[in-house]
Amino acid sequence: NGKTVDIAITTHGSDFYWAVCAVMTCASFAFMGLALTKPRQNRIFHYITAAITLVAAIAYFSMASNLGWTPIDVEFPRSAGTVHGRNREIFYVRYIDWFITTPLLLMDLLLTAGMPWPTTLFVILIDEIMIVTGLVGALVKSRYKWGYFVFGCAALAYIVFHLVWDARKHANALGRDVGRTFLYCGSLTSLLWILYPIAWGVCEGGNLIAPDSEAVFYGILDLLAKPVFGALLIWGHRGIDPARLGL
Ligand code: RET
Repeated sequence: NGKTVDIAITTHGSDFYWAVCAVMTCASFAFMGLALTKPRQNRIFHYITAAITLVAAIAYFSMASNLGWTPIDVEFPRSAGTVHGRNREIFYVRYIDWFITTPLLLMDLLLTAGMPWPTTLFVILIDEIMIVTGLVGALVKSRYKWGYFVFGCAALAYIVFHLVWDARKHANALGRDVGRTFLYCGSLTSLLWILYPIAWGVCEGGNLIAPDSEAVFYGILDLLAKPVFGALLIWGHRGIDPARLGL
């Protein structure tokens, strides 16, 4: 795209992004195909989950093509372990993906738990704050970036608290099968989501690991948080009538 940058992905990072793009694309077709095996009123989780992997496929297409980034000045030289250079490639396209997909992931979970819609709305608004603080923090050069990071972490703490406490209790009250599905998908989500700020801290935040390693770190997290999560969720819903969840 004509911009020059000191610290960028190489063909290794690009190849990895293409691989993740391929998995996201296949998963989208699989979830849409599975939707066709169900009556229309039983497809809500297929639709949401397929949209999640489809958006991710496009984000990964962008990153594999070395698009959707901007160079950000980094402070150097600093401690041992810091990747040196004047500026680093920051993929803002990740945050566009997350702005769309993390609310959909929360919809998957909170609809499963049958939460009242005002609660779901508020958790999603807090989630949007988390993503935007992460984006702004990534684009800031100075130490102030860590201020945005702290706001984002507070938002994440609120979301995880909701999942492991309120929503879990709500899901259990709807029956054993709903409770079990929520336990698996909610636990996977709570665990994985806590690893994202760690990845941010060593990539966009601290510039401690190279963009190729960033590709692998976020790539594996996204594969677990989207296609693996989605398969688990859709499998869990196989015997659950959406009408029982108020859908
Ligand atoms: C940021 C930085 C600011 C602090 C926190 C973050 C958390 C991000 C999360 C992202 C989840 C993304 C998913 C993508 C889909 O696969 C924005 C990195 C707390 C939790 C699940």
